[in-house]
Amino acid sequence: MDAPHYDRASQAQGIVHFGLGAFARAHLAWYTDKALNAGENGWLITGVSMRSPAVGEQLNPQDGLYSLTERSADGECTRVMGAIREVLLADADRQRIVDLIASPDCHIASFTVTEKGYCRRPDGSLDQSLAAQGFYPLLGEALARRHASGLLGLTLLSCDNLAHNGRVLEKLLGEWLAAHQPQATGWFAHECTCPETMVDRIVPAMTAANLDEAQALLGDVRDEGAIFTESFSQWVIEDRFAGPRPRWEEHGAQIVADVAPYETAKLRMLNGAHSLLAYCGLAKGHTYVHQAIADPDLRTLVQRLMLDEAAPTIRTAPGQDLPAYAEALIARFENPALQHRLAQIAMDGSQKLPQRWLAVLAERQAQGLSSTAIMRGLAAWLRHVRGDNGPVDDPLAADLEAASQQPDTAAMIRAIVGPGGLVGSPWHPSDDEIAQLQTALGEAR
Ligand code: CS2
Repeated sequence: MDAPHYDRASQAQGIVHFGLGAFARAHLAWYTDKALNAGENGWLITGVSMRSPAVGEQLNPQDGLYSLTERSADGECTRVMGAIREVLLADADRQRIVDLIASPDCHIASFTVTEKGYCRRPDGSLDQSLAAQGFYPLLGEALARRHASGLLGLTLLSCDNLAHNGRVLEKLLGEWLAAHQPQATGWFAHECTCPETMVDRIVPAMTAANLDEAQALLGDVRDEGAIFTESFSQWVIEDRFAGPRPRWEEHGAQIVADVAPYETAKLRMLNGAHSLLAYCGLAKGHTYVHQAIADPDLRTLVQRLMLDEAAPTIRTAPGQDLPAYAEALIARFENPALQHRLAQIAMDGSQKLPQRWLAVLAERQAQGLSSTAIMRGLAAWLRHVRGDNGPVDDPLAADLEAASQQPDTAAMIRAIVGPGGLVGSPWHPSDDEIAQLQTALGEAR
């Protein structure tokens, strides 16, 4: 089994990463581990968990080491990863986290805090009271310290599935600094950068049974931090770094001038199809992505969403082949070894659907085009937030559930995605579209 070839004890901690869930361990940490194995120095990662001590409790007793197993129908391939130095907890280790980010060794702060971790209001502005519970206070304090000590700016790398994730982070962090560290705002604007990124790797949440499987694969060694993922991985990063960085591009990452074509295709096709499979698949009694994509009705629906509805809204980069992309995505969804739960994807729909479906609906509505696959998905989501598939895991769950109990379904739809509605929607349904959704909803009532 492949293991780190580099000396971990002598490496500086060049990256502080917020939100060290399974995805970051299979993506940013995987690329960084490859760079360290190739002889680069100074890029160990400090993980920061915002609330739950679980990841620290898994990884710290193992000195940050964990195994990553790529799984497909053809077999498995396991590697031990060494890029994570330690995992700290936002509240308990506050001073140490600020010191690390404010240290001259640190060049990158990165984020996989999920869509809701950015604390945006439906109008796109920063919700200051939510933000006070998130990464903003730590980062703001550390940036102010860097500014005061005349250090280089940082690269702030959002690795979340948000449209224009870099610009969003830059704007929101700017709002935080303006309110709390106004002296650092000019320095932040000139010396720090927030590159856009497209991140892609399917990483199911590990279950207790998966950890037992990992133990068997590892020759009876228990790894509480084990990860299962697919062999595919993609990372497209805007070439806009504030200072030094690992040469991730030597290990498969693409550093490009414009991330938007890749990001839009990924959000609207991969993630859009995922959400469709999740809500329609759960409604039909499926549990896993590979089961839902094997359902001929859902497979046709996913193809329609990707090729007929999303693809025409995507401005492609030279050489970007969307039909081939759609085919490759379906093959990835079919991977039976991943056991990717639909319920995991169904979480946080209010935060995910604006960039996955609603932006497509808005663009197509402006062109007078209807989008029957997305509309069916939306009806399935409205039933989901009504509680049809069980408890709803979403930061807006209580409000969505209350809105979805209204007997007048047109009013319900407007309260959720209409102007000033609960979800920051770039699309507001026309009367015709409301009637379509009502029909789709009525079919299930
Ligand atoms: C999924 C994503 O849970 C979800 O919403 O659509 O996590 C997806 O697996 C990744 O973005 C793939 O890169």
